Amino acid sequence: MSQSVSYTVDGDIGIVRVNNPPVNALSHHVRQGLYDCFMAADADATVATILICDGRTFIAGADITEFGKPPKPPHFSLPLNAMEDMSKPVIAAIHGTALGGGLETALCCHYRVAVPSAKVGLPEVHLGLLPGAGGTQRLPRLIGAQAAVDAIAGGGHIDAPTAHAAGVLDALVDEGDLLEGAKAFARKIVSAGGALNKVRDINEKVTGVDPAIFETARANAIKTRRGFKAPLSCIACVEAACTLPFDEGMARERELFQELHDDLQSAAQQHIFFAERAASKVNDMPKDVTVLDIKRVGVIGAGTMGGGIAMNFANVGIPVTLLEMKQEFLDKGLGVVRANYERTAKKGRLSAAQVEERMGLITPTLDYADLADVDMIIEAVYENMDVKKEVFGKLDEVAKPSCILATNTSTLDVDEIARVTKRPEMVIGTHFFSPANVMKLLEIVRGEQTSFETLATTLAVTKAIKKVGVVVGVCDGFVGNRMIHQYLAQSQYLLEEGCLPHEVDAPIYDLGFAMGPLTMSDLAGLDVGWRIRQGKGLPESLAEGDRYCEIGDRICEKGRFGQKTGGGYYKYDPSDRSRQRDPEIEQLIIDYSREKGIERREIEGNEVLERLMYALINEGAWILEEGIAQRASDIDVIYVYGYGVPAYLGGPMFYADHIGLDKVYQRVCEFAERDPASWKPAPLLKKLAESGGTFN
Ligand code: T1G
Repeated sequence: MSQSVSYTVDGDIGIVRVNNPPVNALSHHVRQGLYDCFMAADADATVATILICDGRTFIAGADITEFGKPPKPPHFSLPLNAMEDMSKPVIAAIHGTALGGGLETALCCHYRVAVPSAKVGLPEVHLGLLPGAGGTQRLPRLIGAQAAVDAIAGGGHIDAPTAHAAGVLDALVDEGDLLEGAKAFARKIVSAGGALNKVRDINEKVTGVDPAIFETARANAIKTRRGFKAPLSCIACVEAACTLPFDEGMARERELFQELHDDLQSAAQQHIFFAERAASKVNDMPKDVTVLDIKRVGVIGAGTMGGGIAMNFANVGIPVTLLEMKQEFLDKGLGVVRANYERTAKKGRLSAAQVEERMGLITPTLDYADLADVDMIIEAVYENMDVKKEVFGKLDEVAKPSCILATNTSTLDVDEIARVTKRPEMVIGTHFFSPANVMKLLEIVRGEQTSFETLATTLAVTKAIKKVGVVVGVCDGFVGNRMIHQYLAQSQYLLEEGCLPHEVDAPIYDLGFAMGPLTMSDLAGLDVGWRIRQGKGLPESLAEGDRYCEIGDRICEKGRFGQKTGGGYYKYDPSDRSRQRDPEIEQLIIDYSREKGIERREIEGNEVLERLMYALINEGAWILEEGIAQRASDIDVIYVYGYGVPAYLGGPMFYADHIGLDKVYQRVCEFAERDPASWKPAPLLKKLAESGGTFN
């Protein structure tokens, strides 16, 4: 026994019970406890043994906090092999989520039963790993190679009924009493002879498998998970299950697991796993803050953002009142929402009934009075302070006293908006990223007067609508957009100094970003930034000594706003929007440099990469210094979930730590030496560089 695993006898059945909150992870003491308890069970007179867990879930995997540290015995194989070699039937009784090492443990039992609400899965791929306790060898033996490749390389959760139909589970038992159901199942097995069904001995489904399954899976992984190593190793392991005897397949799994475990990619992805969870914690928030019950919400504005925001709530069954100024805008907005749902339905991810159910949850209106009973309102109107102030003035009048008022502004001052209301403590920023119904990131902008209750409630709502929330402070651009502003500025300066668009984009794309800065600008629309710069009177209003590049303006003046107009920095084929270099724009850039008297030079790809990445990192250091972000890992979460940085890089601050802050700081100083107008080395970066410190 150990502090987390106990063994009791209930009549003629042994019960091994794990109790290792919060998710019964397979920590070293659990592995030892399991081994000790199953040894005890094997030696006594019981006829079967049930493995069950206390708390909210069956074993949810290995203890990720143990990774990257010296391994503590025993290895997974000790308890798992002992279970599989027991002299009597072992039944796994599953509730909650049997994931990773948890499902692998269950696969070493002779039978598996679960309540219908349970889920199973092998999500190690999301941690940059692969199932390292036999999952890649046993799961294909139950469900076949194709399904196993999908489950392991995809890393998804499988609901219990589906898992039962696929053969992973032997039975579903009453939600009300898992243990009783498992005991009844055990007695049935024993009375039928007590067969010891070892998954490792089932070979029909891994024999004569078409090798094309693995080739197709590899091609797909390379395309959809570009740069990630784990999916390819997962596929190789399942292939080994279909081409090698079990023990050799296990050896191959161990070899490939160790490779991934030792690779920076898995450290980065585990960093993001914990960073995502840390991001929802507010350092100065008391533990007992009230969370308001948000039963109905209002959304102001049925444009691209408002419609997408409304979908997030409808998707989880929360009714939405969607307000617009004109019927035609409402009709258009709802048409876009319906089209989005129908596109999802076409892919088989929604039924027609679910489309109607979700559309039915969105109530359109032109009348502010219809917002009187909602519990939270999210404003998503035109990005103009006067318009937002007018809207918040009205909302303050019609909304009930306990209603939270949130703004979706992407850069404007939330405090200034709050000040036009009589409830500034209930005003907060909820910065969704476009498309709002797809992007998982939500920057939660905490105003100077935002109450803890408003903040805690908004965090709870964020989790309820399945977003990844990061609490940020008020400044121009908050965290993500403030950093991207410096990044995009460097992309412009690289153009005027000597690069062509594809030479700016390539190094960042090769690093793993979904796309380079100029392709991203073309996708977002060049006119957005152009209008903001015009609104600020730039370049005429430029402060003395500031640097400004007009290339973007020149392109917009030609009516080229990016993909949506068929051309921006690149030209786009109207049939498939494929991107091509555009000689006209490249000539415009070259002519611009000449006009400005800038002698163009050959700029190495490495300098391009450093200037773009270090612009992000240096601004991130300023943001940390000013307390706009609580922790460096929050910035990493923002960039992975909001800006297409692959999780295997861990985000800009994790990347900087890996490069070495002394090297980063040295290069930032060199850039500042050459271009003091656009580089201000952050004091925090200097301090950490000189003290050998790291951001995370
Ligand atoms: N190890 C350690 N801590 C974990 C953990 C784990 N596996 N899973 C969750 N936690 C912590 C988490 O950090 C948080 O801590 C708390 O539990 C609640 O988590 C050999 C090598 C199970 C679906 O990838 O997907 O097995 O912030 O906020 O939203 O092949 O946690 O409270 O201090 O996420 O209800 C494979 C990872 C591991 C599952 C629950 N398993 N976990 O979600 O709660 S590798 C996984 C999850 C492996 C073997 C390999 C989710 C959840 P704190 P939470 P939740």
